[in-house]
Amino acid sequence: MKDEITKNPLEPTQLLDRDCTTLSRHVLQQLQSFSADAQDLSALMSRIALAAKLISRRLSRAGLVEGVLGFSGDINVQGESVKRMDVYANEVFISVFKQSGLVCRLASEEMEKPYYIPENCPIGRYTLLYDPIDGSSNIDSNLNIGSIFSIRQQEGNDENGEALDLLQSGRKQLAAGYILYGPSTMLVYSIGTGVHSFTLDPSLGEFILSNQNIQVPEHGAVYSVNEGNFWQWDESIRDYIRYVHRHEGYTARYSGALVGDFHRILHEGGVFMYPGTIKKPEGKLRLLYETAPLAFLIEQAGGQASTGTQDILDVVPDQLHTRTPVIIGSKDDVALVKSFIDDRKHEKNPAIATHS
Ligand code: AHM
Ligand code: MG
Repeated sequence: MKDEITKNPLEPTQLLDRDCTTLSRHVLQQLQSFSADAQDLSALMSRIALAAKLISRRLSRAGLVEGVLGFSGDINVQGESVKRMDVYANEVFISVFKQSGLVCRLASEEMEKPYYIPENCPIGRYTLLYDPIDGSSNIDSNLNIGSIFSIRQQEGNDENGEALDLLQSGRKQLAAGYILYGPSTMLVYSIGTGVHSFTLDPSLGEFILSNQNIQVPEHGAVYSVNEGNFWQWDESIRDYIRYVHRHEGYTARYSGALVGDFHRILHEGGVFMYPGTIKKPEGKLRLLYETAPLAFLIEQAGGQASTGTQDILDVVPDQLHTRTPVIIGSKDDVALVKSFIDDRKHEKNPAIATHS
C-alpha cells in the first residue's frame, strides 16, 4: 500500500477506497470475518481511536487552554510526578470504554490496581492495558509523545483486585499498538496479522490507512538510548556503545519518548534500548503496557525484542507494574547487542576484541 501511495499516483476510485479504509473496517478486512470476535476487536479499536482523537485534540490546543500543561501535584504508583495530561489521558481511556460492554477491567501506568467498569463486567470479555501518555517529560516542551495499548482476553475473576490472571506472558496479547502524537497523529496496531499504520485526517476526524504490513529493516543505523546512564550500565552495554562509537555507519537518536523512537526504528531500522542501571537493575520501562505491546508489534514486523537474556514476549511478570530491561528493533542490531551481553556472560573477554 505504501508503494502504491507514494510511488504510483492512485486512480480516483483507488483514492476513495483508501480514504474509506478506516481502522474498524481494516480490522474486519484483516480477520476476513464478521464473527462476534471480529466485531469485538473492530469495536475495541474504534474506541481506542476515539481515545486517541480526544487526547490529540487536547494536545493540539495545550498552550492555549488552562489546566493542560504542568504537573498535577500527585505522585503515581511508580513514584513519578504526574502531569495533568497523564491524568486526563488516563481518564479518557476509562471514559471511552464505559458502557462499551467490551472491557470490564483496565490497567494503566497511572493506577496502582486495575480499574473496573462494573456495568460492563457481566459481559465484558477483554482487558485493556495502557500507558496513557508515554514520554510525559516531553509534554510541556511540545515534543512528540504517545500512548501504548494492549488487549488481552479477560481470564478468571480477580475481584480481590490483585489481577493475578494478568500476570502472564506477552504471548497472551490479542492486539497491541500505539498512538504517536507528532506533527500528525498516527495509530499503529497489530492483531497478529502484520503491523499497520493509520494517520488521523483532521478534516474527516478519522484514522485512514497509511501503510500496511510494515516490515522493520534487518539492520539500521540508529541506536537509541539515554547515554547519560552510561556509567550506570553493565559493562556489556558499555561495550556495545563503545563499538558503535568506533565504527562507521551508526547514528544516535533519542527523543525521550519511547513511542517516537520506536516508530522511527520500525520504519528505518536500528535498535532502541533501556537497559538496567545500578539504581534500577530492572530498567525503567514496564512490561505489561510498554515493552510487551511494542515487542508484539516488532515481532509482527520481523524484528526482535529482548531483555538481553530472554525474549520480552516470554517474560512472565510477578506484578502489574513489573519492569524489564529492553533491547528492541531490527533483528541484526538486537543480535549485536545481545552478543556483547553473551560475551561478558561467558567471560569471553575482551568483548571488544571479538567485535573489532
Ligand atoms: P513515562 O511513561 O513515564 O513517560 O516513561 C517512559 C519514558 C519513555 O518514553 C522514554 O523512552 C523513557 O521513559 C525516557 O526515560 P529517561 O528520561 O530516563 O531517558
Ligand atoms: Mg510510559
